[in-house]
Amino acid sequence: MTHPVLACRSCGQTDLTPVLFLGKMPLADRLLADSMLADAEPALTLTLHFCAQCALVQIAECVAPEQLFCEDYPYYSSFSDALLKHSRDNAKELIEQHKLGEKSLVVELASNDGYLLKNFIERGIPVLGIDPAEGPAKAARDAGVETMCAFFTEPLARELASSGRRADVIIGNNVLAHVPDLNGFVAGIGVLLKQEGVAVIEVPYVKDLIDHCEFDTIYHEHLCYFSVTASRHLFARYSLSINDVRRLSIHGGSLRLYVGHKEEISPTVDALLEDEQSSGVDEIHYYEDFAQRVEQIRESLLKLLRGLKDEGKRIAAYGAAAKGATLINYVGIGSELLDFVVDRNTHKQGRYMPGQHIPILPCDTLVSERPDYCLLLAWNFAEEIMNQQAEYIQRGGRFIVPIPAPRIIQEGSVEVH
Ligand code: DWN
Repeated sequence: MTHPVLACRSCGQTDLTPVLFLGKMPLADRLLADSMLADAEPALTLTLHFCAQCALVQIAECVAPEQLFCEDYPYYSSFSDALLKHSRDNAKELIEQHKLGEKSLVVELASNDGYLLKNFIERGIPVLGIDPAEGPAKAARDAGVETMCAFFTEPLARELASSGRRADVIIGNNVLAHVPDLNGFVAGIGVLLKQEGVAVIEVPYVKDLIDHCEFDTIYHEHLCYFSVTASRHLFARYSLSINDVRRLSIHGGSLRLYVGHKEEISPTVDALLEDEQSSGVDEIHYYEDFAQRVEQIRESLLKLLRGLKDEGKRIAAYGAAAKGATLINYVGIGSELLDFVVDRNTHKQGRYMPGQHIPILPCDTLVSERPDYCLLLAWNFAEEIMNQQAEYIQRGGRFIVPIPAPRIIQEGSVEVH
């Protein structure tokens, strides 16, 4: 099921330094059905490392992707309005900037339920989705998005290219972080991308992870956590150039990399590289106090929740997110503290959170059951969720946001870090 990775997933060097030990953790997206509750649940070590050679931050463990992205994989992108708008804006910009039309081809790697590619189809632009998770892939096909249920690899790229299907645009959002064969994946992008094409890759930004202590975004699906510095080493290995980069707020802070065969580097890339160098993102000292700050969050969140329970308060949680599984299992938040978790994703409702086996219920349970407090496990969508749950708040419910520091959100204020 898992084996420790002793060499950097990008450069292959063995000069890896441990940065954070999260202990034994369940698989974050392995939501349990009733029939699974009595069975032994896999719990694997989870440790974050830094590569001194290429600055890539990564976990040491590698769980078989077939085990993670199986038919039960519960993550569907279309349950977030903010993400759908983010994707719509991205597609619109690419269509206009690259003058895409009926003779173009847009390929999305990890296309999930077709949430993004449908924006191109609406404009008559040919697309191809590639996603290994059967559930989301079927949902995409049902929505009219041509989708291959497969892992993207260099051999698959060669097969597509040799059949004449090279891409004007390749999109890969939140997939590069999940790929065990990082080099093969990037090599495949080089094979599939037309000479004048652009690959648009979104990855979690390691600087946001460290600066805002977003330790809950570490789980076995997320193998790597990228900086521009580390990404440039990776893409340059396949003669691909990071020509532009944008910092995004989505998912707690991401990078959007614009990659091409030709080197046409915009000043934004150099500016972020300089910022990373001055922050020390490419040196171990930048990471040295991370574990201690994570421990402080663990202690203050437990103290806050236990204090509320001692006052006789009832507490629930919102968002059966993968990050939520890391948070409740690392901090030790079980059914003695949380009555239930709510989630909009109907594929998650009726199941139980990994490790703590807390039931996942529909969102309207917040109003019907009216817990005094609600721990926001999907804090990266705080604004969208708190606006959506206005009735719960008006009736006196209060959200607790755990990251970057646990705090109770008073009515009317929505803080994001
Ligand atoms: O890389 C990944 C990131 C991008 O998404 C995947 N490997 C897994 C997933 O991580 P996550 O589960 O932590 O992501 P989310 O999208 O932050 O999870 C949000 C959860 O909250 C989802 O289960 C959907 C739910 N939700 C909801 O119930 N109501 C979300 C919104 C916006 C809502 O209004």
